[in-house]
Amino acid sequence: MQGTLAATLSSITLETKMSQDSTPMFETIRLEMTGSVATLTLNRPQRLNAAPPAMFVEIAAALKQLPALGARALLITGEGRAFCSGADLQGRSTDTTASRGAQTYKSLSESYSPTMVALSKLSVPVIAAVNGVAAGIGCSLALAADFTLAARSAYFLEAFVNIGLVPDGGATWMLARQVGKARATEMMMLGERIAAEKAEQWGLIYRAVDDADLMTQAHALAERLANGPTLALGMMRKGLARALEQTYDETLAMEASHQALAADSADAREGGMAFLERRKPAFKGA
Ligand code: T3D
Repeated sequence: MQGTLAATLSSITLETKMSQDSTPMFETIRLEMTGSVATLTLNRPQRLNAAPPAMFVEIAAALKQLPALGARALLITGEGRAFCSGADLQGRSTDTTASRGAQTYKSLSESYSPTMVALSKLSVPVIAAVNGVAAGIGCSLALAADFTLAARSAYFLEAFVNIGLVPDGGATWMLARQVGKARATEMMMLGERIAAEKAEQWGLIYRAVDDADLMTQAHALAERLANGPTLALGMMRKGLARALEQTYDETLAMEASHQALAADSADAREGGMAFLERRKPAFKGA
């Protein structure tokens, strides 16, 4: 399944316009660099950043740009009072030659899902700063981050059941793992708002913070991760995802392979030297 989605994504081509400072320009998102931190802002505030398929195509295009931009951490947030209200329910295709179901299947398999796969395979840490509602596939996007920080006023909403749909964007997979079957069932089948603080208590997110502090704390975390040993952090992402799927023995073998790669890196040499010299390591991300 993942192979198919990855193949679909690689066939998505989007001509990306560049701004004067060589940062890519998009219609539905913004991508900005601050040092080695890339900030991707969902940018349709008038619709609470509702996501048409084109937004996810743009997110995928932005992800592809990250290595060239020198990004060592990705921060995702939303413009205005929402993180993302899910798929755009107003701007749906008016194609009457295909059923609603066929169109939905096409947009999920060609736009939304391949982007979620690409995000899962990213080799730099991902932080979501959830500034308001994260609903539907917007909730999936928020929970796919390595660290999900949320403003206390924000909430998470598996909105699908309220409009007669099923969770997508990997929500079923993520929720079952992140909060267990009972709470995943509650979120999916009751479709009620889960406040940021409850989400933190459940272990659904990393931390709920005061609204005024959200972006400062998210940036500080992103910067800290961007200054970390990027190669090792990237392998931790992959390792954690695979650990949920494989046996203890397989995990030990994976760790040995990853450790061999990490041990050969300049950052590991720097880390060892810094320890001996009793100073803070200056990791370069290689
Ligand atoms: O077919 C497929 O594509 C399948 C894919 C499915 C993936 C999904 O994500 S399905 C889930 C889609 N999302 C939802 O069902 C949530 C819909 N929105 C809401 O329930 C509420 O808007 C919220 C709970 C998110 C927020 O409520 P509130 O009271 O804070 O704001 P509001 O007044 O409802 O919304 C403000 C504006 O945003 C409003 O527009 P207006 O009246 O000011 O012109 C509203 O229509 C618009 N908006 C909010 N959510 C969406 C949206 N427009 C389009 N799509 C949305 N999802």
